[in-house]
Amino acid sequence: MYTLYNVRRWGSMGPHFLLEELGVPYQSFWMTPEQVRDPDFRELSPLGYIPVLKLDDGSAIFESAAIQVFLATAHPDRGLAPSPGTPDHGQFLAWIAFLGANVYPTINLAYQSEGFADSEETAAVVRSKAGKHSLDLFDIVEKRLVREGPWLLGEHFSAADLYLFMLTVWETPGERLLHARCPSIAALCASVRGRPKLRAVLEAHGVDRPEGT
Ligand SMILES: N[C@@H](CCC(=O)N[C@@H](CS)C(=O)NCC(=O)O)C(=O)O
Repeated sequence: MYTLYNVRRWGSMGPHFLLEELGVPYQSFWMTPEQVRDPDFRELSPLGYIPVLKLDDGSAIFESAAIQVFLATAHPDRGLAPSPGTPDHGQFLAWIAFLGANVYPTINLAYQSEGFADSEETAAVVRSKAGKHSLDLFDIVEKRLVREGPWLLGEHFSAADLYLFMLTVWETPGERLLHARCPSIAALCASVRGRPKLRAVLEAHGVDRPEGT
């Protein structure tokens, strides 16, 4: 059985949504931010980050993009990742890597701007610039969806869409602003929120509705 190290609304949401969609046995190990920041947690996750997925053999997978690809590929019968080696699988990897390597750290920068600045004034500049850059990155995703949508892989819903959805709920300066700017992303998010298998897990993370609605 998989064990997901989980914090409400944090980076474990994507893998948590995926485990529910896959319908495979797993347990959720809910943690507080204080437990995550305990130095012992770095035995599992080198930077002390959520998420971590522990396997039956005791090994731990860290990095959200790696967990998303691992889980979807480990259960090919569930159809949430294209077959390895196909052009679609290439696109699947490319978009998950794009989101994990660009969008996620930019959002983190906006949230943690104090750690990248030496005064409140410069932190505000970092926050504002990171927020603007994240919107530019979401514009690239929007363009993909307009051309190839409704999902990142066209007609094929996949683990990449769940990963994208997780990132949109954190968007700063706001999810509603993002939806107004990027209607195809808004439509994708509404479709994810409408998936029956996800109802309970969306509620557990408090993201079953767009912020402020
Ligand atoms: N590159 C990592 C980033 C994960 C990350 O930033 N996780 C945040 C929560 S969203 C975290 O655990 N922060 C630790 C803390 O705030 O102490 C991944 O994709 O898994």
